[in-house]
Amino acid sequence: ADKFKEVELKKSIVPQSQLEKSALFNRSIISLAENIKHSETGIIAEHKRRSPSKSVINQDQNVQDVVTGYAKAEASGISVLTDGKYFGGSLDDLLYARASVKTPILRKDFMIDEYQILEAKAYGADAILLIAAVLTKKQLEYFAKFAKDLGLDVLLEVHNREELEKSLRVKADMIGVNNRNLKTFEVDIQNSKNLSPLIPSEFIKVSESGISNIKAITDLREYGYKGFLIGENFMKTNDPASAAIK
Ligand code: IGP
Repeated sequence: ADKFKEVELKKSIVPQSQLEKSALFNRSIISLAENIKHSETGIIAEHKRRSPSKSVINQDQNVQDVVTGYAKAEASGISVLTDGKYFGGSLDDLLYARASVKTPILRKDFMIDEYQILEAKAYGADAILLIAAVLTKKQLEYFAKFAKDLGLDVLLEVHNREELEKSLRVKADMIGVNNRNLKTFEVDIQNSKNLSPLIPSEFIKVSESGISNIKAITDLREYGYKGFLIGENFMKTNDPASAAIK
């Protein structure tokens, strides 16, 4: 129970100085990028209750059980949605996930402010997501540096060539190609394959969304992908962790 006393932290908006003093803020980060590089699967397993494209995916599972199962299934990383409005997540989910596993955790949210990056660290994340579609080039560069200076890893998400081009000078560890078009919700793994040769080799390549079988993963490996972000395919089952083993 002691582990969860951090939950008390978020009862109201926490001042920045308090975030920075919290125990989790001062823990040592486990690098998601390094873990992906050195692990066999490269799977980043996601906790996601619902989404704008599918509405309810899974409301019944307890976040601690799901992430504990993912860790046992040897996921290289765990992604926790903290957006409430569209995905039914929360910072509490992140906190409970952190208390349950040692595996690196990605805070999955729409980051638009430094405060959210500090918050990510204070609630136990090891990595943050920056989405090229919603940030300017300047913001991407600034937020990535801000996160790196805190010791967090950065996954920079792009969906097309234009977004990739604006990301090339960002000091991110990983570039994630989203196979889902955030405007139409259409999913096509081919998107990762098309963009792969345009991603400089200093970035670890991650393919995101719509991955539902081993064949897709082995194909994507041929294109240089090391990381695979998988949510729905696991979460839509009664036992997300067992799905993650298959
Ligand atoms: C996971 P899927 O299709 O396996 O559930 O996708 C992940 O890629 C998806 O949740 C996602 C996402 C995002 C969610 C990718 N980028 C940005 C919220 C915000």
